[in-house]
Amino acid sequence: MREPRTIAIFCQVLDNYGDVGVCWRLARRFAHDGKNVTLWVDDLKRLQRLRPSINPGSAEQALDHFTLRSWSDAAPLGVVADLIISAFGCRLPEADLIRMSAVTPAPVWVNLEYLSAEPWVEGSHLLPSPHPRWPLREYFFFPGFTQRTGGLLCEPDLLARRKAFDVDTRSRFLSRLGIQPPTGSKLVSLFCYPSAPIASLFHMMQSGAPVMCLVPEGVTALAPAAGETWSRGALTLKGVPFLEPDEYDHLLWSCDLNFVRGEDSAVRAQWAAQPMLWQLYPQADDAHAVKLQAFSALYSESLDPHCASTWGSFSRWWNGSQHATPDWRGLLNALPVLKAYSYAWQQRLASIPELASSLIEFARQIR
Ligand code: TRH
Repeated sequence: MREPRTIAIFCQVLDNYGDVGVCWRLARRFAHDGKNVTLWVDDLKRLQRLRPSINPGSAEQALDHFTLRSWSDAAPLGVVADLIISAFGCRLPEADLIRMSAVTPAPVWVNLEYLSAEPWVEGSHLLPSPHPRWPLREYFFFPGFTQRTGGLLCEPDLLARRKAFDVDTRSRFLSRLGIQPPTGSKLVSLFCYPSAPIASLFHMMQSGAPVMCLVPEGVTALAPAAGETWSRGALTLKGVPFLEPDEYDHLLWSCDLNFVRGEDSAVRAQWAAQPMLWQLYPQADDAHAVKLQAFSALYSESLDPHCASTWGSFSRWWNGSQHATPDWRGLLNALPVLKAYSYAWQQRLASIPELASSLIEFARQIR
């Protein structure tokens, strides 16, 4: 057993911010643990949206105690590391594979997969895939929600920081963003894909208990620009800036209900221990509907059946898997039960392996 000290992470951005968000988070997490980390990204502009201080034109720069490198073509990168992570199936240049196969001991090479709660994930986690041409093995590494997966990424101090985020810290955070929720209103954050029934949601929110819905810049043209506010019936819509990831955590912690999407924001919302609705990344063959079903079944396993039905129906509607209009007022009424449950769910997630630690542990065993 040898401790992996150098780690290279490779990220090819497909679209949006999730791929690069997960890789950046992982790089920062490893660097925090004293590892020598290099993150290779093919689209630094995308990362700049999350970390505005970076220079997207720079070939190499320091960020959050790791090295950030631009990965602009298929030329050999000359990578040597104890642990090599190809995020989401991205392909490494052939010359680097040849180089990796000649190193002794061989680097541990994993393909970090997308997050899914489907039961087959447990059986595929850690399966080796021998390379067809070179004496190399790539291992499938699946994040997940159960003991027999790689778990979810969580910074060592995240839950303590979450716990310390009290009423006063929340008000200071909100007022810094110019947010003053009307008295007695529920605070909601909205991060979703344009395919979500956003107009219908806003329509529902106009009647019932007062709601202030915060929409980060760029999410939908149906919301006001950052800093602007619109009021319609019981709904106050407020545009907020696209925040840096640690600030976005604070936003999730501050809201009574968070609409999240893709992968990384959904994980953060679960660590936030607040009620959440997840819009999965829409896939052409409706694979997202299967993923949604698997997650909902697991997530609401121990939830009060009435609440589970209200939340489940809303969640299916939000993901395009149900036509019937869900019960917005019912969902608002269920928030106190959902809040208590979200905390129990956070605790459950905290008891399974943590993704970065599982990757290190696996690399240790293989080496
Ligand atoms: O941007 P996404 O839609 O990314 C998606 C998913 O990862 C999906 O699985 C993948 O296949 C696709 O990309 C290519 O949603 P996600 O995963 O939530 O990533 C958004 C990131 O942006 C996340 O790290 C949170 C961060 N964020 C901020 O830092 N500030 C903000 O204000 C907001 C709204 C998000």
